[in-house]
Amino acid sequence: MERFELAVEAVRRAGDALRASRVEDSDIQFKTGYKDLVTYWDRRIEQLLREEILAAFPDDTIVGEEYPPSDGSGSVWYIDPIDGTTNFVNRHRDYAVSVGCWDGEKPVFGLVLDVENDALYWAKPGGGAWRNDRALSVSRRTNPREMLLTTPGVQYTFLEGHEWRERLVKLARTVRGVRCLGSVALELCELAAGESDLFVTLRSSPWDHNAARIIVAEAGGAICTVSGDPLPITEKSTVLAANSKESLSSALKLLSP
Ligand code: 2AM
Ligand code: CA
Repeated sequence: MERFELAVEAVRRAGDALRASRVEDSDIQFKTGYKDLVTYWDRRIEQLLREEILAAFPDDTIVGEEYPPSDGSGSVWYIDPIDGTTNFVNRHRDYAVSVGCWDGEKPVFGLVLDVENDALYWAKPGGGAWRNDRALSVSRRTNPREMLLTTPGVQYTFLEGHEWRERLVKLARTVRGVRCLGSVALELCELAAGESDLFVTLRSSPWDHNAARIIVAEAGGAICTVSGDPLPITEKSTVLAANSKESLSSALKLLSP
């Protein structure tokens, strides 16, 4: 089986397991604090995905959120077993399994499973972006005043005293509306589907965005850091995404001091 087919099957099975799981059996623990959670299911799903991938492709590398990276020389798999753990713990609908496969700086495919809707977002370079069997494309809005902005963490984005706070508030005041799902991967997929127009976060990890960024690009969107630099593949980063390069430039202007 090819990597993509294996990944689709493994991610679908992970979704089945998560929908059947009981939050009461989740062993909820704090990572960096009470707003940053990990559960039995985050670890279990990552283990299952790692085992399946490495059994078929033992030379590949796995970079997942919950375990140290494996050593390998083949393709690199960026895995977030649950993106939106707080939503999962609340049985709130928006959490995802995210699997992005890369050959160095070259994207191979991205898969993001919206678990509660059992909807699979996927993309391969040059093959378009898809939600199950429906082709996706970004919105056509060009005026920031008509745009819907999403950000996964309202508290971190707007309420904490970091250097970007005022600039992000300026962006939020300019757009038509702001929404917060609580999952980097799903919010990027919403942008790819044309359901929002802009996305911003000040903290994202390779396993959060390296699958969905392929989907955004294939749907016609554009992505970078909040400073306008190329989004790194192997490091944690801020993320700004938009429905076009032009909208990205407009958002960067609004974020400038
Ligand atoms: P997670 O659910 O995998 O932790 C909202 O919290 C979004 O930001 C989620 O996609 C979450 O991923 C992500 N995120 C990234 N860094 C985070 C951090 N340090 N604490 C909490 N959420 C973080
Ligand atoms: Ca996670």
